[in-house]
Amino acid sequence: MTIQLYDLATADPELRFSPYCWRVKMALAHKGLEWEEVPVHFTEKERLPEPNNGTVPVLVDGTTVVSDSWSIAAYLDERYPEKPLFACGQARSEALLIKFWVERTVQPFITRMGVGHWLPILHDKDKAYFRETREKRFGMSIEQYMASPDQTRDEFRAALEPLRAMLAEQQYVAGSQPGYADYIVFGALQWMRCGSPYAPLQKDDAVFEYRERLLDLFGGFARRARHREVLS
Ligand SMILES: N[C@@H](CCC(=O)N[C@@H](CS)C(=O)NCC(=O)O)C(=O)O
Repeated sequence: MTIQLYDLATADPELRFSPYCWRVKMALAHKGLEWEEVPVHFTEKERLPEPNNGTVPVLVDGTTVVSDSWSIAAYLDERYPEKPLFACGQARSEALLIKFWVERTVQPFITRMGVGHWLPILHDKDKAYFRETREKRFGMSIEQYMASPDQTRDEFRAALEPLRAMLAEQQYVAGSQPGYADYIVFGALQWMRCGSPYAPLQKDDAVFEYRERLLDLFGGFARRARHREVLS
């Protein structure tokens, strides 16, 4: 039975921008597994298979249901040990730092640059929910939150410096070949690329070139995915 991936839907059936779902899509492609996507809107949580924690991704593999992208990666390595996402237990522990760096440092900049662009691409039934939950989280309106995009872009580029320095030494976070830590970083970059026309990375940036390499993996399926980024 084909694996099902519950993914975040937008108003456009082809446009998917959830960073956590992108992590899992790259992980599935890395393993050479096939999957079918089930798009679910923010306000359709009752459609998610149980057990879930109210978020996507949720993966269904036969009778097994796994939610949370980190747990899904661990499940995939256990159930399908070939082509590991983590080279060993130590690599998995170290990838936790990448996960929290991306979630706590990198993604907040992306939210500040992109959130106002995501709102209009959601289905009408999700818009009020999205605005309300995000504004509660930010403690201000979406418009106030993204009031200084150029400053945020500069801070975002500066925050990527550790990644840039690492890329001077090696091709991927996982070494000479990509691993799950790379898909965590990629999920964030693809979130911006798919959800917003704003292009904060310069083409001569090593991080841009790194993203290009990741976009080319697995037959370039992530590059072909519908996106909104406009490169000058
Ligand atoms: N820790 C979770 C986070 C997943 C998450 O936050 N997903 C977002 C979509 S990108 C979501 O489903 N949000 C539901 C909501 O805001 O109601 C994971 O890694 O899977």
